[in-house]
Amino acid sequence: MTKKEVFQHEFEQHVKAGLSAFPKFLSSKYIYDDKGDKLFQQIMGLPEYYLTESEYNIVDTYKADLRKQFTSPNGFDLIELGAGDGKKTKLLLKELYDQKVNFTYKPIDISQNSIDELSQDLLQLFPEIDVQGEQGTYFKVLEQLAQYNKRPKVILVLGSNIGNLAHREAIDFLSKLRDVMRPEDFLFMGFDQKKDPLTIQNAYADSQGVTQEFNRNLLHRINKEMQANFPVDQFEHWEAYDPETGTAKSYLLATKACQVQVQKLDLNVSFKKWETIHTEISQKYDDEVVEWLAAEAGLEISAVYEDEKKYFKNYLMQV
Ligand code: AVJ
Repeated sequence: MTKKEVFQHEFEQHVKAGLSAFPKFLSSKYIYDDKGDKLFQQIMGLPEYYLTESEYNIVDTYKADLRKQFTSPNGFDLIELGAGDGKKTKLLLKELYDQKVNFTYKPIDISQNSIDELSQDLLQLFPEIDVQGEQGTYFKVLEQLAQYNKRPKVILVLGSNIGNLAHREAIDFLSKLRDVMRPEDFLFMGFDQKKDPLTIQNAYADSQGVTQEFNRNLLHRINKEMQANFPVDQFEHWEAYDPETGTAKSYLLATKACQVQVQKLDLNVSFKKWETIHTEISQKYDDEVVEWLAAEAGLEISAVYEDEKKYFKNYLMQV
């Protein structure tokens, strides 16, 4: 089976499990097809979605400091998980490029489209940087990371992408990263911070409804790829941020009762009026929680960087 076929098979199994469960769920990792990627890029440009600007501010402010920490006599390998359009990483790449630092860049993303576009972009901007993009999910790609042991490596996970994982899964993810790290390696990771609950709520329930379209893309994909007939417009986006746990939860809410056939899976699903499909969590953090996650995974926090608005933090971790 090709990578694509494996992914498609997993998506189908997931849809079968998620729509047969009570309460129903679907994973946000399946939002990202070409249309989903574009919608997420649109989200990153929304006035309410402060995360991108905050982390951009951090990388911009501390790029020289980061360059100094990462630079090593034999060069290093910079590996980014969930690179997307690389907007924030380009700041760091420019710094490394301008200062003639010896390194390679390996962007990894679940979307082949993102990888292709980013690689093209970087070839234009920084023709001399050795870029080796790769399509893949985090967990599959982790196995390969162990091979990067000829010289120090820096693993980047930006955007608070870890926030899509529940704490146990986050610890598992961090532990797997730890397992492929050696003492000279770095992990540089973004964690969106707890803040005014309304700021967070609004970031995930924007006034233009882009987040709703992003969330609905799951249903569009199932319709298209599994010959289903979700009445997509009858499902509304619902966002609930809980300041006690720091978890923002996204749902699709059936505004009318309906029956949905998923032909490819030979599956019939009925929805009651106001029934939910839980689709995503976007976890918010504070230092105590990040310290706990790191400690559970056997990682040490060696530096913490914060943006001007104190909305977001990047943690530099080592084994
Ligand atoms: C890509 C996981 C960081 O949770 O903030 C944005 C995805 N979902 N708006 C996030 C997302 C709704 C985003 N991450």
